[in-house]
Amino acid sequence: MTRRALITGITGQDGAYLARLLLGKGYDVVGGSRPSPARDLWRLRAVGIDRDVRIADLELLDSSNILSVIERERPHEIYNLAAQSVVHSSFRTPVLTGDADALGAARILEAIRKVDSSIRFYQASTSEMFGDTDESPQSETSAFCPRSPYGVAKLYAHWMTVNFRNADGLFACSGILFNHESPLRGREFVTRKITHGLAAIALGQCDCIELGNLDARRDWGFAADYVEGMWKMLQGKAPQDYVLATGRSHSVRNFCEAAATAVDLDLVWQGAGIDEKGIDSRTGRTIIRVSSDFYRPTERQPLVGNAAKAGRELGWRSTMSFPELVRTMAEADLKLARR
Ligand code: G4F
Repeated sequence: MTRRALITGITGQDGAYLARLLLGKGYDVVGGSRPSPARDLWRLRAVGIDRDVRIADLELLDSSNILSVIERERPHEIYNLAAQSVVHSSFRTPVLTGDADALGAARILEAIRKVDSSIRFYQASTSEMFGDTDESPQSETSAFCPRSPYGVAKLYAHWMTVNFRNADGLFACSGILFNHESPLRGREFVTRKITHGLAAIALGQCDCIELGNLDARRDWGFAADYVEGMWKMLQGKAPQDYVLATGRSHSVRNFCEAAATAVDLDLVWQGAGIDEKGIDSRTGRTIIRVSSDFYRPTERQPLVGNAAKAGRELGWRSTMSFPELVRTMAEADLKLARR
């Protein structure tokens, strides 16, 4: 029997990679996406599957809409990837972020319980839930201490996933994913902002990019690896929660340096703090400035994950190294800018 999967947020980076993976495994894929006359399917086109998935209007703020989509489509698996996922924006829109990211997951879980409790559920949880935790690296047993409205909302959704599993016996898994990037990443996130910006600078299309905290550290892996982990979680014998991460952290500064090398810019740093600048040593031009606009109100602990449990129980591991990831993204952006 063909298995059917419903992916909320199918138009995002992870939605596109997951849909491609599931189609390759013979699934019938339905993509949930917010009703919009200007729906942009560029990522689905980029991975060559825009004609192979059905799109259903799905609004995380509307319980009756969620219920009717699940009743109509009768998926075997639901991957809840839809969210207001920009951490920085969540400080300005905490209520909307909570409604979509926290209650949105609860609405889906509630609909599963009503329609068919055998539907397997994946919740896209995040390393942002760890926030200011005092343990490093972070694993499934580390304390949660979110430092953003986004992290708080995601933590509610995480605990609801655990609770529906324990109280109602749902096969519900929470994947606690550290940052995962690719050429399909949105430009509001720092990695793609850097590769897109430096590629444009290298081709003379732009002068300079502005960044926030250059010393912020993240555990960056390749998104296509991480969707494989999502699928593996729902194929397990018993529902569990898993951290997916590379186990290595790098700073925003490291990312800039690797991206500059990949687009053939010779980046050197001058100054300190808010006055620090990245200079192209060949031309002497400033190509990176620091701006307080991109600093987070709260950010302390460098986030780095321990994915040993996923390795042991799911056979999952991240396959792409940091230099390879940066190079892949930078080369894709050079190609795009040349077009
Ligand atoms: O790329 P970012 O915006 O990603 P962030 O906040 O870590 O969140 C991403 O990963 C999470 C874990 O998977 C997801 F849950 C979440 O939805 C999202 O996908 O920022 C990364 C780091 C931060 O420390 C930030 O302070 O980069 C620092 N940064 C420095 N300058 C910047 C900038 N971030 C952005 N977006 N823009 C800057 O100019």
